[in-house]
Amino acid sequence: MSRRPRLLLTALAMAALLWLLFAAAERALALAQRFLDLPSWLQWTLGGVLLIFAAAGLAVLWWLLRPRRRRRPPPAPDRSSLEQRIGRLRDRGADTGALTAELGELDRRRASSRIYVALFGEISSGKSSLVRALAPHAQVASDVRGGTTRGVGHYDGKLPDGRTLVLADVPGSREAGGEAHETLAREEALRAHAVVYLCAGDLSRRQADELRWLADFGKPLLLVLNKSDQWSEAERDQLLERLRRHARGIASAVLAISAGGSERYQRQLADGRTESVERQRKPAIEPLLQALERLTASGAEGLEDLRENAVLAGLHQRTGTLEAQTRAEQAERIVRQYARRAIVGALAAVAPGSDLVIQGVLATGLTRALAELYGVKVSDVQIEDFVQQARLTLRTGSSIVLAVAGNALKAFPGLGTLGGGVLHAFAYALIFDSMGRALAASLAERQSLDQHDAGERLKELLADAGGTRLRQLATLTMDAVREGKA
Ligand SMILES: Nc1nc2c(ncn2[C@@H]2O[C@H](COP(=O)(O)OP(=O)(O)OP(=O)(O)O)[C@@H](O)[C@H]2O)c(=O)[nH]1
Ligand SMILES: [Mg+2]
Repeated sequence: MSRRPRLLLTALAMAALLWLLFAAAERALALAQRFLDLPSWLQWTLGGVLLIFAAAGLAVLWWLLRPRRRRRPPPAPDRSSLEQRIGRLRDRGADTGALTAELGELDRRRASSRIYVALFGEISSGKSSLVRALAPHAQVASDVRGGTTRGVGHYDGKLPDGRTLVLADVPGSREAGGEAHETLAREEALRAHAVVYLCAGDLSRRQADELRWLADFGKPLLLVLNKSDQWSEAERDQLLERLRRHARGIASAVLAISAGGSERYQRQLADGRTESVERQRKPAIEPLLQALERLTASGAEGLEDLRENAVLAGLHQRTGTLEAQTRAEQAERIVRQYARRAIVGALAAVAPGSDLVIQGVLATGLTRALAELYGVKVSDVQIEDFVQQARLTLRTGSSIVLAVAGNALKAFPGLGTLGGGVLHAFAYALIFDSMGRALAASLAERQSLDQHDAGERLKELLADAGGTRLRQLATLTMDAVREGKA
């Protein structure tokens, strides 16, 4: 649009705005006049209501705009309760080697009294190059290709004041398919007294989350912009400003460095040939050295409590995951066992209806066993109610179950050859498997016997004719039938 029409449009918009303002002011004055003419009791009532509304509005505004408090750090359990949990897991046959090793490493580092600093950041942010700058004699691999560092390496670095630090070089995060490496890096970061978080530009959302994750464990942090040789001074200051906003209340300092790294260039030789040469860039890491000196001024002892807390909090989470996994495996074994008993029960039923009695007893047993596994207290009445409700669901859904079972007979020809009663037995396998899985999932999530929730899950599972589950159940049925005949 050229200038004249734009000016005209602006003038029109201004006039409209002015007109609106006048109209609003006039309306406000009229309202005020009417308010003053009201009897005083009505003035007070109306005034009170308006005040309440204004206060509520302000409260909502405050709630929306209030400064966000830091998320609460994950709870760190005391060591002995953690050891007990790990012991119980070991008794249940879970592989607790990694958890025990972590506790061992916790003690080993405490006894060594050395300061550990982990260098953390996305792939190719320059972690290995920084290790090389801080520990010039270390043999560290670094490369333009992301994902150069695959494991955790420890190197001795020196601070200008003469103290030594153990630097941990870890694999970079955000590598496609690199979840295992990322876990390795995170666990090492929790083990360190402090973390240098390296980035090579403004933080992405993922990086900001990662930084916050570290801060939530109470890690002393430095947020460091590396490769600052790539930016002009103005750009670098602007980036630092943005990083400072991200790091407010999280990092102890935000600074820019140049870890160095290497660069390749082509050199023209006297005979006309060219050769590729690799040259080390000169590192500029003075601000980081000073910040590290300040951050670690209290020594290993001064930072040890925070470190132990972070390790124990991390272990608490890992133990929780293993507990859930172990329970889920046990639940699966229980469900399988009861599905098998249901198949045998269906085949053994002599009089019509006697199978229902057998299955009722089994359903009660399954519910009790799963509730016990998940540590949920249930009364006999609750169990009876649940079984009753499941029976109702089955009655209305029996056509679905039979249809699924009928299809399975066709899909797994082995089943059909086993003769009469197998359809019935397979249907029971499907019912018990669905009921057990529904209950286990509901108990794990709710920590109580929620009939409605378990019932809904049961309905979904009954209608789910997923291939692998049916195949497993078909095999279970065939094995049970063959063993029964043998
Ligand atoms: N321009 C510039 N490049 C750098 C600097 N530091 C490192 N690099 C380059 O960045 C690339 C990656 O460096 P690495 O040290 O391997 O990065 P890393 O974070 O260890 O990478 P991963 O181990 O793959 O996670 C290399 O090509 C380095 O030469 C720097 O200060 N300036
Ligand atoms: Mg590396």
